[in-house]
Amino acid sequence: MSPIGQIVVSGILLQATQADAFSQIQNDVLLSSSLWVNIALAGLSALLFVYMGRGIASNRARLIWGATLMIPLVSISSYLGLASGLTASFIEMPAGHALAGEEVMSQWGRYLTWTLSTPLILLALGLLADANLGSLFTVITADIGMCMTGLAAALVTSSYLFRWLFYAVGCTFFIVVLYALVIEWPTFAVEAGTSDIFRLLRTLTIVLWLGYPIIWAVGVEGLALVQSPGLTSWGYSVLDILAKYVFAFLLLRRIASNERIVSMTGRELATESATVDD
Ligand code: RET
Repeated sequence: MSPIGQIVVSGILLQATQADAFSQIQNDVLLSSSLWVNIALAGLSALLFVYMGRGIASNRARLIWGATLMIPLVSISSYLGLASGLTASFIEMPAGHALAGEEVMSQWGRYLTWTLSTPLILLALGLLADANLGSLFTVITADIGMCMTGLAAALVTSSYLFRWLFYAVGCTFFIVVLYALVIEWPTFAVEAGTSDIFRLLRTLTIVLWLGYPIIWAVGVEGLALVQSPGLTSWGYSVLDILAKYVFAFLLLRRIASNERIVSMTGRELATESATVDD
């Protein structure tokens, strides 16, 4: 087939699956409500966060606010992609999978947009803890790797084994992120004087983030123990509500009321307390 012919065929296929995905999502109340609830909450959160950040002036606190404000905006784009059928497709499962030969709906756009939203969450947390640049870079890169390998795991149709190999690589990247959150960043946060709020947000993040690979594994893309796309979609949506909007709200509330501490680096704080001690 000529390249033009190929483009036409791929274009038609893309349109056909997009329209199919769109009508399946629209006709499934459980599935579509899981998306629209998030779009509404993301919109409200964005407005609220703009309002909450109106008085923040210092550089570091503004950077944290900027990162936090982008979280619901990325979310709206992500969920609009899913609701329109643009970033959800039917994927034929390879031999070895519980639903081998059948087409299952993959909301692959989630993994794609997590590559934008999760670095923002980690950037906000890292800035709060005053983590050094090297650590921030490593953690955010590993996090992007985790989301991209999750996307690959969802989209591989040639081999069941390769789906799980990508998943395993994703888990390895995730361990790098968890290591920083559990071991490295808490010590930075103590020096930065933000330990209490950091610990709360860090625990919230660890507990909620562990839910995502579990949903992936039990959903249709993994072991297919849960086969309803509406249920898995609600699972991700509930985690998103807590890991993004509630997380961002708690963070911004603390920054707005405690800007002086957040705006200082650990070194400045140490100098200040030494001056007070003298
Ligand atoms: C995947 C599959 C590969 C292995 C692992 C995963 C972890 C995903 C996580 C996602 C967090 C998403 C958030 C989104 C907010 O917008 C990609 C499911 C470990 C932890 C917080």
